[in-house]
Amino acid sequence: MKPTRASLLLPLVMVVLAACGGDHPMSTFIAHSDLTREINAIYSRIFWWTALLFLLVQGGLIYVVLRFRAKGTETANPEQVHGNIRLELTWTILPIFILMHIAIPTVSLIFKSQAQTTEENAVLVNALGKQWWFAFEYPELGVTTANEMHVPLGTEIEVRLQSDNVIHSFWVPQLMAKRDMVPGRVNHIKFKAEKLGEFYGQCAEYCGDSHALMKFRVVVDTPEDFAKWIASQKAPAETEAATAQAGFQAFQGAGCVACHAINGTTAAAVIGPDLTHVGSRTMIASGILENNEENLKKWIKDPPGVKPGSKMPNLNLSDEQVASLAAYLQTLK
Ligand code: HEC
Ligand SMILES: [Cu+2]
Repeated sequence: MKPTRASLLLPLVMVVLAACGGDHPMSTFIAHSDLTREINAIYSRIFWWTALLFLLVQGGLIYVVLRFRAKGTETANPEQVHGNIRLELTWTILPIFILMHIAIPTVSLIFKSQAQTTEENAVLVNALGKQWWFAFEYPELGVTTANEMHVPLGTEIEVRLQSDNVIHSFWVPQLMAKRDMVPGRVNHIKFKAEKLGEFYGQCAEYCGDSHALMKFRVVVDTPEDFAKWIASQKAPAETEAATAQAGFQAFQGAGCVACHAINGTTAAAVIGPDLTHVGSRTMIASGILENNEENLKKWIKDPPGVKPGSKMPNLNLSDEQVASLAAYLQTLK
């Protein structure tokens, strides 16, 4: 049997439909915060109104084309018309209403999403865009971390977006809109997460070599788990004294102290991510490598090999040095 033309479309339809289902971590159509829910509500309202308009305009067009087409029986030119006040007013005023219908909710949501928080228990986070990773500071809670931002469920979170280098854009599709991190100014974004779990984020403004590898995660915890996380991040890393000393010596010897901080030690530099609790993160190098001994070794051995242009240089360390550093960092839970 020869396939009909319609049946040839079947694979295409399947591919298109496959794109609609499933768990797509970077899909903006899946909303898990008050902010993304409101954005999607505006989006779908605009979509359905424009769909209706499309049908009306195309329907009118098709009707006119069919109804008034030349039939070959005309004896004279059709009546020539110049201007029609009523029609012209209609198609000027109607679009004004339509555009207002789009603009008012959009602009007011933009303002609402960047207003500073007024809620008592809100959590403030300073998010700093770096090349090519993110630092997160909780100024009121005394915690600094990197690439994994923990937030409590159902609580207002105000993120203050900053950069001291180039422009980045902070984007967690399921939790918040894209918003730029611009050197010299502070942008705000406010949201309440509505689902527990891990959400993917990504820098959305080209910022140099490893822009595409500049990822991060937002971990939504229950308020109890969040309090526990904060407490554990504030405490010094639980490392056995002997391991800690030998490990830190290796860390110092290899020059890592020039760029990294580990609370409770003399390392206090802020060029690279804070490593006080690096062992507690699920990923390293801004969400591109799972945090395990193998990957830590790979990273320390040759960062630019993992992440082109990395601001952490290849320090030409021996395999023994790399191994002891990776083992030490793993203990910093
Ligand atoms: C010249 C500054 C510099 C030096 C020296 C340096 N680092 Fe880094 N380090 C960085 C930067 C910048 C990053 C972030 C790179 C990125 O993700 O793009 C980083 C990232 C890391 C990470 C990943 C952290 C995370 O949570 O993603 C680890 C682990 C690390 N460095 C360990 C070390 C060790 C061990 C040494 C010493 C052998 C060292 N670094 C020396 C600048 C430095
Ligand atoms: Cu970027």
